Amino acid sequence: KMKKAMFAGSFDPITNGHLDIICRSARIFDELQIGVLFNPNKKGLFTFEERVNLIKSCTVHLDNVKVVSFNGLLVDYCEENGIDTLVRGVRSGADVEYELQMAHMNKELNPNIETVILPTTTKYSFISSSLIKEVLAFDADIKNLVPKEVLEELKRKTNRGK
Ligand code: COD
Repeated sequence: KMKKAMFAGSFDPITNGHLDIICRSARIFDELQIGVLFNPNKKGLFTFEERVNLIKSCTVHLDNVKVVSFNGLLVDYCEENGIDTLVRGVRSGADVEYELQMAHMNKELNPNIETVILPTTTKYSFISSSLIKEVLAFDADIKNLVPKEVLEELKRKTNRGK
């Protein structure tokens, strides 16, 4: 049976930390879906379409990765699409606390779906979408922190960033 997994998030924008988790889980599972949360009430720096397109362009080389969107409960999307594993990444003890809470809630909502937590690669452990946006506002050099497609788009959008 084909083993399908889901890596879900807001990805505003996708960072090298996310991409690392994606590449590593694409080697573990037969198919990896990247689920972008569609939330029309929550405005990010990037529109929903921009976030999806950026993820697509930095994962073209991974042929078992598929970018999808969902709204509503993540476990419901998974159930409807034959996915029984959720992949999450953790950077720190604080992330573990939050991820455990989500894993338990998702297990309560659908006991057939398991959460697999991958530890970050050390060099990416401080990267978050929100800190990227914060330092970019001060024209910081973020080229080691995000994929090149994202860097170009960030520069275009904000006229900042090295
Ligand atoms: N290294 C490793 N992992 C990282 C890094 C890094 N540098 N940066 C981020 N990550 C991991 C995060 O820990 C997370 O696991 C994943 O990447 C995605 O991160 P984000 O921040 O883009 O997305 P989140 O965590 O805000 O996404 C939350 C969801 C959208 C998955 C969640 O809110 C959800 O499922 N919503 C739908 C409604 C639902 O089902 N709610 C019940 C949840 S219990």
